[in-house]
Amino acid sequence: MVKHSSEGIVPWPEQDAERYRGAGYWEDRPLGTQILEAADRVPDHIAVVDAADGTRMSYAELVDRADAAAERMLAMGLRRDDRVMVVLPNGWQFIVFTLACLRSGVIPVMALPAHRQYELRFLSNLAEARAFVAADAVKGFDYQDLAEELRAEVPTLEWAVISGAARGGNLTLEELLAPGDDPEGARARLDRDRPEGDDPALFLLSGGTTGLPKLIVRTHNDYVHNIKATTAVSALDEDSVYLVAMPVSHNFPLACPGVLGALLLGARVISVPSPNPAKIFPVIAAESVTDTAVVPAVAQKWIEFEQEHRTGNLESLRAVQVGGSRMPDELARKVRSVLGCTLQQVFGMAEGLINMTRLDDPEEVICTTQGRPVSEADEVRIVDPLMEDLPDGSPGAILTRGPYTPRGYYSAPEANAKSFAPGGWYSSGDIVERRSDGNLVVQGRDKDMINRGGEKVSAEEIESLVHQIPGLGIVAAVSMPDEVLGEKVCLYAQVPAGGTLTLERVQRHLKDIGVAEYKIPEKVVVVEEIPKTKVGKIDKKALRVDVAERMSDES
Ligand code: OOB
Repeated sequence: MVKHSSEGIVPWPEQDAERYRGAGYWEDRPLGTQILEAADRVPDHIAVVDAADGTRMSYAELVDRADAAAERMLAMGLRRDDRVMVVLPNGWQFIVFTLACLRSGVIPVMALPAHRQYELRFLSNLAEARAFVAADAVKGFDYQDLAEELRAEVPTLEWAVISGAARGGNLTLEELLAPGDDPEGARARLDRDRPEGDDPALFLLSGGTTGLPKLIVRTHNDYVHNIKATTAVSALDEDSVYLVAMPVSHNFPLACPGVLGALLLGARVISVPSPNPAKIFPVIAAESVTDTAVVPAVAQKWIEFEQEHRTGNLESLRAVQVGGSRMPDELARKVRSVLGCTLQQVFGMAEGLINMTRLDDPEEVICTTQGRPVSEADEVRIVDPLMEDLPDGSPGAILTRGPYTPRGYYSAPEANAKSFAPGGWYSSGDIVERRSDGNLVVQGRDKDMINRGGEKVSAEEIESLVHQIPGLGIVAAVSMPDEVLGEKVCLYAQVPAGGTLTLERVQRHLKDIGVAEYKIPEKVVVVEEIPKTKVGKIDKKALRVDVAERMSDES
């Protein structure tokens, strides 16, 4: 037996775990095994269509490739519980590789293709990753140079596995994922040594409010429940055709119900590299896509595109899920009239809790609320600053607990002390009102985070990185309004007399240290003095008002 390392992982308390098992929320059957059972029912159905390269893969082939890859990884020297950085764009390779991990017990760390040296070095070290899996290049960025740098800096990192044209000693992902010559044997061997329900299935990245990125451990038990509860609410079934257009390593398109939900049902996944409507509307028509998930900024683009071009491409669409940031009510109302399908609002988090409007909710609920928890075992409290429960209709901080909301981040005791209240309640930092009908409305947030069209930027992280530029006084990152993305990152800087700071300088510095592009400020405001609150904290509210005024003056 492999010895399991649970260091750094915060388990659910024993009595909660017993309750979740007793009630059937935790099934103690790993996710990979359950996907294979679905594949057994429909071996000849197409499981994955990759619109980028034309791949069409049946369930039998998906399982064959994944199991062969799982065995190859183990033969290479990777072991169950070893962590692997995954920095892949959307594509069939991501899906097969993820299933191979789930089968072997090797744990994928779901980074984003947008991440760069700074994030990937930190996360590889934190996770003690042994392999790095990436494409050769995405949008002109060469991941093999990056892999080389990481290998020099991260002592645990041994292998780089590259999709496309691998150089030097790097392995080729497509070879790792090739079909095997003994599918039954591979399956039997992997079944015998399969992960247990409590084992980590994958690590997700936190949107983040602290100075450093954080990892979220999701177990087979908790993730299976997350997927099944969201699948039930979004009514996906074996005949569904699910389009993944947002970055697939994000919890929303991955598992709410997402790609993994579709695979658990024997349904079909259509993968496209980006949500550009001109490119993917024809794919929606050609593949008869029924369901998909996008952020509000993308929903808005789709609506504008359809209003302008009247493509008539969207007839097969049954429901579009929208989440990741607050959808304006006016935009929500256009989904049915322009896209011709049902809107499902989703207010979720990689840390667990997922809320959704129901497909048969009244239009008013669908267009003005972010829905309610997907699992009957989800516990939600709305509290005031003294942690007293508030009555329905009064906005407050949301706290949550449940069978798919872990009780702590990976190896991050300080962040845990801040984000988890006594009793194991996760505090997401969102300000939420619960209506008397149980639906939640996100009113704002009480966390130092900028939500750039669904991509989360920690203000603290940006501030500490900008501080590396010599000669600066106080700096403060705040959100500025943006018509398309909702928010963008703006940096305020107090610069001593005689000094200066330009946008170019800030951008160059952050690019040089390898920070993901979406986090880089798009405006710099130099001020003599940064405003403070009565208790001496930076007054970010005043800064947000100030930048909004400056922008309306400029336009
Ligand atoms: C999703 O997950 P994360 O981990 O990237 O971000 C979570 C945070 C929430 O705490 C909240 O601040 C914000 O994103 N958020 C929303 C929202 N959905 C997420 N804020 C307002 N309205 C919404 N509908 O973003 C995520 C994970 C799974 C499913 C959907 C979204």
